[in-house]
Amino acid sequence: MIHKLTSEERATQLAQLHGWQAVAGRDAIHRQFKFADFNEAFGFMTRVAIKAQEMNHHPEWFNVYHTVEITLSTHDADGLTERDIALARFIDEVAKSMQH
Ligand code: H2B
Repeated sequence: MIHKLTSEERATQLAQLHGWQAVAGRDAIHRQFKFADFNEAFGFMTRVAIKAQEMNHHPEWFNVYHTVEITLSTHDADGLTERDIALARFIDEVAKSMQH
C-alpha cells in the first residue's frame, strides 16, 4: 500500500501548493476554482480528467457553472499521499494557465 504523508510531509507539501486547504475531519485537501464561464470551467476539467486517467488517480469534484471544487485523497491509502500532491501541482499549473 502507498505511504500516507506524515503531518510534517503534509505541511511541507501544502505550503508549496496554491490555495489548497486540509479538509476538516478527513485526511484530504480541497481547493475551489472560479472561471469566466462554464466553457472555461469544463475545459479545465477536461484537462484534469485526461491527466487523472493517465495517472490512474482521480479527483472528487463538484461543478456548478463557472465554479469547480476539488477534493484530493488517496482512497487506496485512506489518506493523503504523494499522488495527491502530484495531481494538485498539475491542477495548479492548468488553473494558472487559464484566466479565472
Ligand atoms: N483515485 C484516487 N483518488 N485514489 C485512489 O486510491 C485511486 C484512484 N485508486 N483512482 C485507483 C483509481 C484504483 O481504484 C484503481 C483500481 O487503480
